[in-house]
Amino acid sequence: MWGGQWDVRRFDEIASTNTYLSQVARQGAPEGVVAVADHQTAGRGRLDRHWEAPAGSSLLMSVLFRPELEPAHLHLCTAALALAAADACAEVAQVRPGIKWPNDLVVGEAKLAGILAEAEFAGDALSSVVVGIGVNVGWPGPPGLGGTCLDDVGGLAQPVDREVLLAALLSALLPRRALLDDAPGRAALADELRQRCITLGQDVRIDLASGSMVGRATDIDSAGHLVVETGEGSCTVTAGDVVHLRPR
Ligand code: BT5
Repeated sequence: MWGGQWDVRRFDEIASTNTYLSQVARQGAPEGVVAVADHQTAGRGRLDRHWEAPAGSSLLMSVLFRPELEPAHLHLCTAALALAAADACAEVAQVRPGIKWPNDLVVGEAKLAGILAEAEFAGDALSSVVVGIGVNVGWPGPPGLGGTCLDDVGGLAQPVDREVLLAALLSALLPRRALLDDAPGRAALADELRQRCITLGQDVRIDLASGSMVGRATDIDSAGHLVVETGEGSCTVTAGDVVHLRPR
């Protein structure tokens, strides 16, 4: 059981905070290491996509977890960080982002933040999980992608202070992290995600490596996965890109 102390390591420039923490995890670093960077030269999204942010424009951070978790429940690590980051945006910038399944914070349909979770295994057992987030603070993301940033949509007269946002995020993350280790905690996390996930109730297209499917998102299961009703029945989606077909 982890004692709940963060070990925050700051970098002016780094390739990727996720890559750094995955390396130190393999070298045996304990749970609770946090990497924060002003600039990433090789920031990553899912599926080898790039995460872009000019120096000093975003909160770019990753945390190292070693939870007592079945691999099937890994998505709850993403959920824990999404819920904590959404709380931090509300507290610090007066912005209440929606959680778009599986890994985005959005304002309306505009992407405010993206999350990347990467796991290491020892045999079949989970050894570590690195969960990283990029929150757009002063720059709305690459032109043409329809992203947004806290300074554009927030309620503050002055720019958001990334250090204050980081502190709020880490303190909101601590109680969520504690929920990962046992079944009642995981059920509580899945419940919270169910209440706050804006994808639920929407008609969606899920793009997978193997093709696309269309249906209505009806539930989040106990592992944090998305349940979609299609014309052919109910289907549990564990990964993929989700398009909201008729955004509210
Ligand atoms: C994500 O992937 O959204 C996960 C992003 C995780 C970034 C953090 S930063 C700290 C840590 N270290 C890392 O190396 N990564 C994590 P995905 O859902 O695959 O979305 C990636 C796509 O988002 C890209 O292909 C672009 O289309 C778009 N994108 C890139 N930069 C963006 C930005 N700043 N704002 C909005 N959209 C962006």
